[in-house]
Amino acid sequence: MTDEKKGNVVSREEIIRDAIESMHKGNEKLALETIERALAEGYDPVEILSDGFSAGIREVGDLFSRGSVFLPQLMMTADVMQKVSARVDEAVASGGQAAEKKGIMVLATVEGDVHDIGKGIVASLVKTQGIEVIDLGRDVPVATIVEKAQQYKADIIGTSALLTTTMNEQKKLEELLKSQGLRERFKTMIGGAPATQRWADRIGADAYAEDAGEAVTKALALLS
Ligand code: B1M
Repeated sequence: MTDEKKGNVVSREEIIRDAIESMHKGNEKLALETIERALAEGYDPVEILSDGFSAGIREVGDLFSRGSVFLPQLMMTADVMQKVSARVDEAVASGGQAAEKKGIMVLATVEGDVHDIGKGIVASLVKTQGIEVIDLGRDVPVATIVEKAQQYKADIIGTSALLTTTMNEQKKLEELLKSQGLRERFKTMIGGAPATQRWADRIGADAYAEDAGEAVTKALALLS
């Protein structure tokens, strides 16, 4: 169905275009106005986050790696993205029905890594499906992750890594669980830009998810 037929005043393309532009410019006002317009028009905020804002911030990341954008601008864009994510989190939480509790996930960005925007999106979406999320934050050592998973009697341990240098922590987690005789006690799920299904298979993780939507599907499958 076209946006026109659905009666939307602002087209999805326009919203996506503005979302991407707001990330390129690190423009908080435009970003927040865009997400409010998307919500008012009834577009799925998670889809707009993924197809618009996330796509935009990745483009800024690519420009950064080519030297066309510098760290302060990347940080400014990341800050705006955090605010948009928080707004989407709020909208998703208020729109969801209280689902029956299906399990507990301990979630963290691994040690040495401060990238936590994607992890935050995973957390908000997984929560809507009745999975309690214990978000340990970012730059978390594997020993702490395992300790907290035991403390909270987690079913799933989820880790996010955005750097090729930190994804090895996901392997360390598997090794630590094995050495402590805990490997069968928890299901593990990995994600983050450099992670792949191949990496998951190689290190022995139970699941890999490419994005937040897939993280929900995989988490529910792990619990069933
Ligand atoms: Co950095 N950074 N960064 N950065 N940064 C990347 C990752 C990079 C690819 C950019 C680039 O050069 N093209 C590059 C890594 C290169 C590499 O390792 N090969 C990079 C670099 C180099 C760095 C620094 C080293 C830069 C420097 O200081 N010189 C530095 C490292 C700091 C550190 O961690 N020690 C750094 C710093 C930063 C900022 C602080 C400025 C900021 C982070 C702010 C924050 O997160 N609070 C930042 C940002 C914003 C990025 C990019 C541009 C965007 C990341 C992001 O938020 N994406 C990124 C470029 C890129 O990823 N292409 C980049 C949007 C988000 C929604 O997607 O995080 O992929 P993503 O999450 C997705 C999926 O991956 C998945 O679902 C999410 C939602 O759909 N997912 C999971 C994620 N976790 C999951 C867990 C799951 C399942 C799915 O299960 C548990």
